[in-house]
Amino acid sequence: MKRLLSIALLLMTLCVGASAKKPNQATAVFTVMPKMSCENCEKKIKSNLRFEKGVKSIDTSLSGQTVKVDYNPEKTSVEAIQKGFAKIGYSATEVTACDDSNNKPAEKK
Ligand SMILES: [Cu+2]
Repeated sequence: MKRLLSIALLLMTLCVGASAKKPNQATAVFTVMPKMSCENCEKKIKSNLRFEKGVKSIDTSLSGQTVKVDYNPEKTSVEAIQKGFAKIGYSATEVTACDDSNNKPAEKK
């Protein structure tokens, strides 16, 4: 039982460590509506979002229906990135971090 607890603690620590990174570097994962259905949808998101201020890199996943955005939190915010999605007709919802083991990402309130 104690062992299980320490494993849980270790996982939590890793989780926090992974999302902390450098101070001017943050990652947000979004799900989008309407869904991305093909490569062109991915390209559309990537090619438009990369010009948003503070956005460093974009990683889309068709199978996971997620868009991972690396950004500089000093220059932009999750809300600003969501506005960037809105400009190209997508409604983006941030999903909670550290949910990689789960196939269905939990939606953040
Ligand atoms: Cu498409």
